[in-house]
Amino acid sequence: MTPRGNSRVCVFAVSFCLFSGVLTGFSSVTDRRQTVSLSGKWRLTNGNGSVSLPAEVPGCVHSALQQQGYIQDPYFRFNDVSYRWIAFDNWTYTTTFTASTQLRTKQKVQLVFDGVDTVATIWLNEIIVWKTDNMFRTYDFSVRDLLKDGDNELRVSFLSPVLYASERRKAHSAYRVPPECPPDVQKGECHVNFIRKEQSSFSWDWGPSFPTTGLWKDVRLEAFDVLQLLQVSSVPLYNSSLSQWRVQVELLVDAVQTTNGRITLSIAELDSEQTFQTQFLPGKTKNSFTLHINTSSQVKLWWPNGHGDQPVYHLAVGGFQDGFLILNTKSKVYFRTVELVQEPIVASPGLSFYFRINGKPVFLKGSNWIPAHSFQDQLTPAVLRNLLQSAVDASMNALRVWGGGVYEQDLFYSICDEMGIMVWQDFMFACAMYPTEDDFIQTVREEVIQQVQRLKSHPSIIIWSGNNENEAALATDWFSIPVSQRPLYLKDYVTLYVNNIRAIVQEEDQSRPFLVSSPTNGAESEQEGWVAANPYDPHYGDTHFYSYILDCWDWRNFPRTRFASEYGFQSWPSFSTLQPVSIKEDWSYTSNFTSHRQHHENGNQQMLLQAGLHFHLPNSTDNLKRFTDTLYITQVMQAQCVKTQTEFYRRSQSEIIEGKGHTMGALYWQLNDIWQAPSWSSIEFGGKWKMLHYFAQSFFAAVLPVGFEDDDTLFIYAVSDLSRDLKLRAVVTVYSWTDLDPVCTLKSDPLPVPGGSAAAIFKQPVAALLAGCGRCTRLTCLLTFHLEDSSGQQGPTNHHFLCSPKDAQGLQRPNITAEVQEDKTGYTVTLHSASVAPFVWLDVGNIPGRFSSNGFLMASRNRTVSFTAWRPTSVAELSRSLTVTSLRDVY
Ligand code: BMA
Repeated sequence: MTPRGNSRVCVFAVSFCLFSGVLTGFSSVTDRRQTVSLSGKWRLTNGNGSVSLPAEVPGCVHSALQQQGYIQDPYFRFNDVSYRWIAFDNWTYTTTFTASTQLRTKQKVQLVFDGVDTVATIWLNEIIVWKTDNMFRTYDFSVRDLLKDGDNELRVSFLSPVLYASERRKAHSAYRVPPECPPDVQKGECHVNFIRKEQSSFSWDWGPSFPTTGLWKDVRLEAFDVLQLLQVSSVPLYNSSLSQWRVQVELLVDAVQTTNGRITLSIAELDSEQTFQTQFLPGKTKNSFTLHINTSSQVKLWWPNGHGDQPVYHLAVGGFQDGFLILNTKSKVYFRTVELVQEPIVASPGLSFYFRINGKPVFLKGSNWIPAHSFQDQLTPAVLRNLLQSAVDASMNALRVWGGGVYEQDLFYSICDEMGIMVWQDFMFACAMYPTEDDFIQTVREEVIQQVQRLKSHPSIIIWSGNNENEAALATDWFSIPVSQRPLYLKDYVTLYVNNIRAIVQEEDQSRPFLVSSPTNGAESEQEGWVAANPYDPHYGDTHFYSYILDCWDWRNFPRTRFASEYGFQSWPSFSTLQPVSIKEDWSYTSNFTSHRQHHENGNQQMLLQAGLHFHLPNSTDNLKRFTDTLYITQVMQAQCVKTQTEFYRRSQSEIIEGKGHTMGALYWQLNDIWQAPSWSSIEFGGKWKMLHYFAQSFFAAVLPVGFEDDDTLFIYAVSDLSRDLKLRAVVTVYSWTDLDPVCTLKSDPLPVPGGSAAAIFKQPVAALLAGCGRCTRLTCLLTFHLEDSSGQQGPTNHHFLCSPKDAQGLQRPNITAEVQEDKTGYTVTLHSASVAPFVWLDVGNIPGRFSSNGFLMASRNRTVSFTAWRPTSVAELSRSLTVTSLRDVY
């Protein structure tokens, strides 16, 4: 097999075809290419033939069984366990099709599978054409001579992924490749590291075990006489000494025979065009060309969200032979540079770790992305877009595509390009050791080549990373590997990620950095033989940090790292998300269902423990209310914890304290969910924002005031991601818990806050502050604060509690009333409160949409928020569904 693109065929028959992703069009004139889609309805049967049903391609067995009524919603209650049998069976997909004479008389006919999940034998007219073993690859075969008149039968017979993984484990008898199985609490399958498949499909600590089987992407025939363009990639490179851009264009071409031709590359908007004489050799070849951009043209740069626009250019590629057009395609080009800066820092041991985009240091703000559905065929473009829009709407500029899921579909990266979301792209290896037998390495090599070629034109991808946590797993001995055997595992590690994956990426893509793992010490890990003694060292690289027991309100508990690529806390999704997959008896925090959906050991207890540090836990005698109040309190805890930690990272960007600091990234774990269950996500399955996501809107704001205490002194930092300098003062307002009228207000002197920095602008011992304010103690008062300059408030208003709310004196039930109204801009909810109310939470149940803000501290009598509905609704329906909860309402 040679590499192929992931072009999606959309128009059948002759000579024109649209591609998704960066590649936007193809047509040939002399070589009248024919494409026949084989996607659509196939027949699906199980191993012994007792189950036979129609099945959609692209799709999977679970989706087909559900669509045909053989099974219920796999996400309902305990169905993940009830439907475990599906992944133990072998399944066969069959279709018949006709191949016209015209098609069969083409010089070459290719059978193309864009994605096969996973281990299968492919038969065409009873002849085996190939065996597959990797869901992350595309496969294609020359089949012209196997096609016949009349009906042709195509059959794909899949082995059970679970049994295959276990067989491979048995065959690998020399030494174990841990972990053998996931923890029991995950109710998953074993040995997923032996199969090149979405690693979390055998279960994860936030997800169910649904080891899918099926043709998860399109299938088609492609026929041509001269040549076929398989993939175009275009990667802009900048020569800073010449101040000149060039675009490296690669054409992956399948030619029937040696073909001489002329290739013209042009970007009209930049007045740049070049023509090349070329020769396409027979078979599949990669042909590279360089288009130099006219130096007199003004190239507009692609910027991350919040730093500028994402201007797009269009590259046209024309190929001619003897004056006839033989290929013609367009692709999108965005110009930007990326550097990962690892260099010594004054007053700090170790190295910096930050990204420079177009020469400008950029603080990465965002989260981690996991697969948005167990059954990828059910993930719609609208859901994908809505999730990415939610990221941008919370001022995020980066997402990490985590290595235990899938390389996302083209649309994901195209949207990230358009929205300015930087992508940290892992290769799909996570939390495990991996085998290095020849066939395993070979299939991984092919996977890596194909994925890098498919994705490298996207400016959104700013870094490749070899795996998730496997350096840390080895270094800190997650799997109790005997010391004597360590060299063996180290060798396997270097073989897979360094000698193969890294080598391929460096060959295929010189335009962005590569890291071997995350977390890693980067350059320092390399020095230490690729596995550092402590990959979590805050003086180097990125870190992942989790603690559920330490008090998350105390910033001293967080590592002052260079770059926080994972950290987080769990919460439960809202009742409206759980309700469709549960029944009445499930609706308690101690039900079987509640413990079944929790895949992280002691997760449910940890949430209450952490929440209990600062809040009274719900104690209603009404069981349902106690359950929904508990869901609420877990969200309050999560939002407040991740806020504290993120604000700590953002304010640590400009200083070095005790040798640590210059933090330049905060990507919390995790953005989205795969099903309706407790997890670290800020967005629930279905798209509803948790309180954390509303908090992210503020804590990721371009200009942010951060308040914290050190040694009983209150500090306020101004954090700014802007390019321009500001002159800001802090305005601190002290409230008593009992009263909506402020007790007093303090203003600091304006101080300069340079663009892209964090600066201390307010400092006062808490005792002095309260004394100056009269009738206040830590227990009776709280603070709000904001930043302002001569033109008014800059950034959101923030708050600081002087004690745990559970100890607050005078916090009362606020008896908030709410009125829903409709005006020409949409729906609004006007709230009226009788007293100070922390964590005010508006919920309209299963009416999809979102509020302009939510989960806020209400320190005013009235407040109006808007609601954007994602389907038609009415004032009456919203009023009926609306509930308002605040902290004092749950105990
Ligand atoms: C990190 C991630 C995931 C996991 C998360 C929460 O280790 O890489 O593997 O889901 O923590 O435990």
